[in-house]
Amino acid sequence: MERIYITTILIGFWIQSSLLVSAVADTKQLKLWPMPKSVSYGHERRYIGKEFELKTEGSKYNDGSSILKNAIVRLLDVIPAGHVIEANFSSFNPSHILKGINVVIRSSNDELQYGVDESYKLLISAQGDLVNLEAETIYGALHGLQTFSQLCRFISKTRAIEVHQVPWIIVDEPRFSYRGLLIDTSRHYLPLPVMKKVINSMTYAKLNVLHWHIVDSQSFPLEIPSLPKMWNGAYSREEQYTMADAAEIVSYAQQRGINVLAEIDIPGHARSWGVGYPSLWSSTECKEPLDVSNDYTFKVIDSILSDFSEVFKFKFVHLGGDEVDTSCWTSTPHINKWLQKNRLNASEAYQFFVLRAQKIALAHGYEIINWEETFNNFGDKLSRKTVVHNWLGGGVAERVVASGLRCIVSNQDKWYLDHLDATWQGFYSNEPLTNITDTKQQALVLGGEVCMWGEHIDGSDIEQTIWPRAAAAAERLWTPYDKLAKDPREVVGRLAHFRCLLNQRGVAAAPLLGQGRVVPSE
Ligand code: CP6
Repeated sequence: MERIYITTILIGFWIQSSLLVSAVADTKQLKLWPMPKSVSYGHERRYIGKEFELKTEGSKYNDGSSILKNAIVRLLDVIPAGHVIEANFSSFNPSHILKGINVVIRSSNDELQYGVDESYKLLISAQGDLVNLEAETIYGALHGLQTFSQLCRFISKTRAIEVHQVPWIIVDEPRFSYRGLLIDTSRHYLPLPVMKKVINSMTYAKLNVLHWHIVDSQSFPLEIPSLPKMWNGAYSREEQYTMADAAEIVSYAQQRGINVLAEIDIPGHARSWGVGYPSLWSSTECKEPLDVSNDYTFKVIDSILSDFSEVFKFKFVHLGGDEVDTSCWTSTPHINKWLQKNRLNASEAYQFFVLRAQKIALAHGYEIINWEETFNNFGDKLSRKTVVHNWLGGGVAERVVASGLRCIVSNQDKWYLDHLDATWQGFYSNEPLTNITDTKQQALVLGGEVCMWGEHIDGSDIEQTIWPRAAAAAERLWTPYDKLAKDPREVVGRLAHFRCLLNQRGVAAAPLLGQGRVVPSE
């Protein structure tokens, strides 16, 4: 009788506690960001050993470019394993000390492209002394290492790095393949170390595309080897990138699983092009948009994309196409004459420009991303290889995918980081598949992108303007829909913890409540 009674209590307790774990999992127990697809964990503790090392038993990947080795060095740096030198292990059960991580990568191919397999499995069993990480590609493994780093914490009492809640079984993959951040080096030049810091910080949130809005009206900072006067449009000699600098950024990003999307925003955001080559302007009085009537304009675009294709290996190039004010075309006599001769009105000339530029990009092997105005004005004429980049208010994504084109979302009300009054809750709540129910159409939404336009920020405050809000969008883009919080209040503690993690790693992420900034009145 008594035994039955105790057993009943135990079973009852077991059921209740397991219910409890799953009910509070998101907010109380798990300190992971972004939340993985599937997580199970226990209540034991393990410790990072003094000679914690990388093993690759059973891996097909030879790490020729040291992507994995360098990632392990960075992992040990952030957890931070340097403390372990001082740890006192004598009080620990020797079987509780982790000797290393075995990383099994099934594919030997380390080409980083859109849609690369980013899945991974992370297993830390209660038996054995190795962490096990399995992935199809090195890029999945990099995400697994990031997740592992979030399971580690420094315990001051023993000066050890503890892995808590063992055993772990984490099975993970992203919801969307395109998880981007735009930076703008035309409005303010960003020094290379700042760009690298931004790239590094993106890896913590599993973002995987750096959209580099390189040039715009204000300045042309990048060297174009085939057009040596192009970067005369830079703010100064100091505020320039050589093509070798660009290659360094691409390689730095690639080592971290991040693709670089290069943009030239034509024809409307390109005034700086004419500093070196004035014939690109509509006229010296009216400089923007680029002269649509001049074949030389398209020769220049061809040269730029030819030089780009040597360095920017991502399969997409961004050709802009937003905010085109065609009044310079109609008011400039030689362009107006050309319009009449070709029987084009100004809006048809805008279409002519965008489509001709698309053909040039396609000839260089790129697929194209264009801002949504191109779709809004002549969506049926765009190359079928176009991805439409939403930024105006909601609603265009559903029309884009209904027309069979692909789409990425950046809705300016929700995902524009330069809107200082946009809250992290708003970033968290922006759902890319709003009103898109057909699964074929859903698959055409590649993902989304948060935008750090550069008019009002520079290298001094870019990090605290990006973070932590970009992290809220990063979870929306990574975590399966049914695991996302319906109410952002459910994730505030976990996001606050992630922000602290960023701070510990040297990223100047701002506090969650109150961005600490006043919105400038225009
Ligand atoms: N620059 C370029 C910008 C913007 C766009 N294109 C922009 C417009 C409105 C807001 C924020 C940014 N600064 N080239 C639009 C895509 Cl609110």
